[in-house]
Amino acid sequence: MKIGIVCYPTFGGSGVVATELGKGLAKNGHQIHFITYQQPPRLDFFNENVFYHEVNIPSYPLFQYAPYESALASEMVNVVTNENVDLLHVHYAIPHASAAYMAKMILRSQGRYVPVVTTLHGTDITLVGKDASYEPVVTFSINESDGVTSVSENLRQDTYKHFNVHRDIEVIPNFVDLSRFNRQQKEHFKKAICPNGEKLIVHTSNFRRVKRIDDAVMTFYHVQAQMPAKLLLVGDGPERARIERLVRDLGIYEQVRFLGKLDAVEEVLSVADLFLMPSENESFGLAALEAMACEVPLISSNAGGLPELNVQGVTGFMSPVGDVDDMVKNALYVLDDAHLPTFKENALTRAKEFELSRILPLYEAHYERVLQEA
Ligand code: GMT
Repeated sequence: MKIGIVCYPTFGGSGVVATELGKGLAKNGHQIHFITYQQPPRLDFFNENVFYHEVNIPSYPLFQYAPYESALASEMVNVVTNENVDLLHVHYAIPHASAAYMAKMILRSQGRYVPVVTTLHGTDITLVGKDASYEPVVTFSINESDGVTSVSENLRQDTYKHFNVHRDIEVIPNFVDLSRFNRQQKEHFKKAICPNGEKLIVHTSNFRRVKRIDDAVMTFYHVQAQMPAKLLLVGDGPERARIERLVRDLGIYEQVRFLGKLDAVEEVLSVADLFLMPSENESFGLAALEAMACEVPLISSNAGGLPELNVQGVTGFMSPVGDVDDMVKNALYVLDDAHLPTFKENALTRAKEFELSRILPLYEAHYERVLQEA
């Protein structure tokens, strides 16, 4: 198949799922055309089946807001026409699904039919999409997609709850490439960060409010008071300055490191003992899955789709959103040397259920169904 993939070029979340999916499909012999406004960070390898098309957004003094959606739709039309693309797969509904609808209509007026698959990732439904400013466009473009997938059952239910959507939505969970995400020997790195054998706790995110990083910091604060530990915070975003202040105010700045956006996050995960994801909402929790693949147990909230990933008492524990006391109790239990090896092993066993090679055929089958119905 020749597939056009549209996504945000982000370090995590939907951008990573889209890029890793495209890479996997290319290795399986499909021809993949990425259409984004910037090279996605994970598009870091050469494959004869991978092509990259940058969306050009010309500026003009009239535009207070550059019309990205129009530029994107035009690029989709160009790529489908010039490269003979069979299907467009757009990740994150806003504004990709409506731009794809526009491209589909333009192509149809030229006598060409290209079906559109939309994958819902989370905040496009739970946070941004249901805002009245976007809701009618989101509802319309989901209903007009030829195939719709969501990354968890919880997100599927949320979509039906918040939008007047009547299309079938297939749940295809996030996945992980175990050939990249596995526990590597990085003992020198661990020694440098934890010279006295401290336990290493990690949180990675885009530092948005929805991640509740305060809860991660407060959990760490209470854990380190009872057990020698260090905290690595990976990623960056709007909450960074506030969280840094909190860490200083708590007097734990020496035990906490802010690493910023890392390309090789698997190297950090390889030396971690525990991953924290206390999110307010989380449709799946890809960052947690990547940690689990590196044998890192998970202390998370029970929000959104997290119960579809984290198995209570097996791969870690879940607590109600904001229940820091419970997270502290659970973290201390998991980090206890008598329990930690079992939790690590269980985390990997669970991650294997979401290995790329298991999930990729679900997308291929979805595309084939959509193309047959076209
Ligand atoms: O985590 C984020 O805020 C980024 C966001 C995105 O859209 O890129 O991630 C969402 O999609 C990921 C991939 O499907 C999911 O694993 C994340 O759980 C989801 N984030 C939220 O629902 C907050």
